Amino acid sequence: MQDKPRYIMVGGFLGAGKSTAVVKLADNLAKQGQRVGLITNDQSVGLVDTAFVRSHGFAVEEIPGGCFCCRFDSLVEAAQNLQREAAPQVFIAEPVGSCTDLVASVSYPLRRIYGNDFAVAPLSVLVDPVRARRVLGLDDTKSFSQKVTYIYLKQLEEAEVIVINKVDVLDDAQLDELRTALEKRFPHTRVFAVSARHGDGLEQWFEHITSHELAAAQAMELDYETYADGEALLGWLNATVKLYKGEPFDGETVMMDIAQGVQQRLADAGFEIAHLKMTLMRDGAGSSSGPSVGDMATLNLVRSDFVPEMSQSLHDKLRAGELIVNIRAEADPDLLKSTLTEVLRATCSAAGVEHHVDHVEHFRPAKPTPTHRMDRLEAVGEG
Ligand SMILES: Nc1nc2c(ncn2[C@@H]2O[C@H](COP(=O)(O)OP(=O)(O)OP(=O)(O)O)[C@@H](O)[C@H]2O)c(=O)[nH]1
Ligand SMILES: [Mg+2]
Repeated sequence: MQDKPRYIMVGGFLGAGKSTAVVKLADNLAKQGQRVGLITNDQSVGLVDTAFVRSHGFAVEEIPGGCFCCRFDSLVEAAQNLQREAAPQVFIAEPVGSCTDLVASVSYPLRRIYGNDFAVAPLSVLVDPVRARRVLGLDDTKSFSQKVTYIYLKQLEEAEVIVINKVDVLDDAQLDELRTALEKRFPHTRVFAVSARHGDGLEQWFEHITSHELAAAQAMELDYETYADGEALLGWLNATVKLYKGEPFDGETVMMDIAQGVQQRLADAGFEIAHLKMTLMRDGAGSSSGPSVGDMATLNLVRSDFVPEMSQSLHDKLRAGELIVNIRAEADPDLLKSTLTEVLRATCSAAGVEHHVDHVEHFRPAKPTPTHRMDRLEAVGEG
């Protein structure tokens, strides 16, 4: 008898490295001959993440318009669509980075309602170690306000597996200190330390989540008012912009200038960026399966006091392309929109590049109202 497909959810706060890790996990499984289907998720349409994972050649379904917990039926539908198209043996789902309570509202319902259809893996929660050190008070630098921090800590509390990502940015003493603090505060959690970017430590984590099942347990308690208040402190902006010029131009320089412009203005105004991400896709690139690596650049900025980084490069200059900008920051969405509008105007005019905003949405996430919430998962034979 064929094994049931496995459902693996990789959570963690905005910018922790979920999409990077998801692509690495999918690559790893594909190399072992397994068929993989990916599910991306966001509060709105126009997603950098979907463009990013699609450019790596995987079958992807996108669930826009709310988190998995609030769109549980869409999640199941997305899995069924992928099943028809690509018959994956493993589904890998990346929830929205400001979302928590995933065990009670996604993992348990999937197991209880669709347990015959899927094997559900333990929930992994990734952390950016610099952010985690600040949130846990190991470094004395400003992070998010109290209610956003509440969500961050609740994500860790419900994790069966905590993955300290980006170990390449820490020295050994900082990593030890972070690992000890996490193990002390969340004693029932298995902690792994990896670099999704460089591949270090991934094997052990992948082995764990592809061979273990979600544990039967009690879901954590969560104050939905504080959770909703925390989410509503975050401003969200998704924009799609056409860029064009009469002669070939360096798209990555334009992206970098836009990112630095937005960073400067938000940092000067005292707002914390959770994740600013962009893709620039050459016009005419891609097929129904999406653009290829080399036809698309990806830029990320994960803190107000860090630097924008290119995580994927364009192989050549371009004359025209589509820029997707996603900003998540602890800031007023109107300010995000006016900032991006000004920076686009100034940057494009300085580079002699024409721009046209095709789509822009800016908002605060609505109060989460999960489709299901199950307090407990009974062990087999119990209940
Ligand atoms: N130094 C370092 N950077 C990493 C590592 N893994 C991911 N990153 C970088 O972290 C940034 C954010 O990565 P993403 O994978 O987009 O993060 P995410 O958690 O999916 O972000 P959201 O979907 O916005 O919540 C990118 O610049 C990545 O290249 C790592 O192991 N080391
Ligand atoms: Mg992502």
